[in-house]
Amino acid sequence: MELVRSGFVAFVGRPNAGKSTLVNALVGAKVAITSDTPQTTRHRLRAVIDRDDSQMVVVDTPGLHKPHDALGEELNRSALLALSDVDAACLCIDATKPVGTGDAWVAAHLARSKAPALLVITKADIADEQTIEAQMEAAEKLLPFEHRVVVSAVSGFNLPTLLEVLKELLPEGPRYFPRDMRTDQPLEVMIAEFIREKVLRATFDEVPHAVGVALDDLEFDEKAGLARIAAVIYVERESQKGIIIGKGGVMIKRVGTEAREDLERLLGMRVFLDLRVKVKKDWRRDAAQIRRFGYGEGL
Ligand SMILES: Nc1nc2c(ncn2[C@@H]2O[C@H](COP(=O)(O)OP(=O)(O)O)[C@@H](O)[C@H]2O)c(=O)[nH]1
Ligand SMILES: [Mg+2]
Repeated sequence: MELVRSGFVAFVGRPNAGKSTLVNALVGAKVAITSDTPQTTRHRLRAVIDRDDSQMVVVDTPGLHKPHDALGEELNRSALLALSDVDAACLCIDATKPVGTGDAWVAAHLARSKAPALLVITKADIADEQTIEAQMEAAEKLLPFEHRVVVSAVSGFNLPTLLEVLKELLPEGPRYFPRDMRTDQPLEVMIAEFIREKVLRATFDEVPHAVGVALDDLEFDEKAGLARIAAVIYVERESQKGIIIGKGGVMIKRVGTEAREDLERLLGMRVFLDLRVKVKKDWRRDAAQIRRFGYGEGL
């Protein structure tokens, strides 16, 4: 069997640090959804960066944070599981947000992992040099790091360097995934997540956290080059349902249009998207329902 540099790298950090955006940029394709809302990521997602001499599996995780509900607990559990068996772990720290207790909380968990830790300062495109220096200094106090890299997922700054540093940490081994595979997320999950991203980006306050998306139907009409998708957006209260539908249905229409454009890119065909909004009271406190949506470790 051909041996290459191969292994697993986890990206951890507090919510909103830029982990998912960085994973997408490193992979060179949209595999993870991103938004300004903390706790956007609800899945531990693996994506594959395949080269002739290496195969790196990057693991995006939900942000680690002090949990407030069953969903938060499940997300933390999922992020911590990701650390249990990786060849390297990147602690992502936002260059623009002072290092604080949130980062210390994540670092404390990382310290218990056997994997070598890397400090990755994110969002360099929107921070000046002095701020970045100060961030690095503060971060160094959290944990002994093997390497430090300052990156920007948006401008692409230092992404090749980060990949190079990580590759050096991987042992020799087989390719764990087929060479053309980009992610281990099932297509149904990706579709539901792409829809949820658009809802997150369109809503504020408590609404984004109360949203869960489930696929009802997925049919491919190969002859017509068309995918028919029916999905349900679940919220916890009637008032949230009203917000997502919007006055005269403008909000749900906007979400539908934006999601359709993304899904057409993902699937490489036209998409007919049918979205409905339903109330499922307090689903975030219901561990069984959280699993049914597939969040955290899923079913
Ligand atoms: N300017 C800038 N913004 C970024 C960068 N990386 C992420 N962001 C933004 O930061 C927010 C959180 O990003 P996301 O990847 O969802 O964070 P996560 O919660 O750690 O996965 C989003 O609004 C991103 O667009 C970056 O390199 N530069
Ligand atoms: Mg994320």
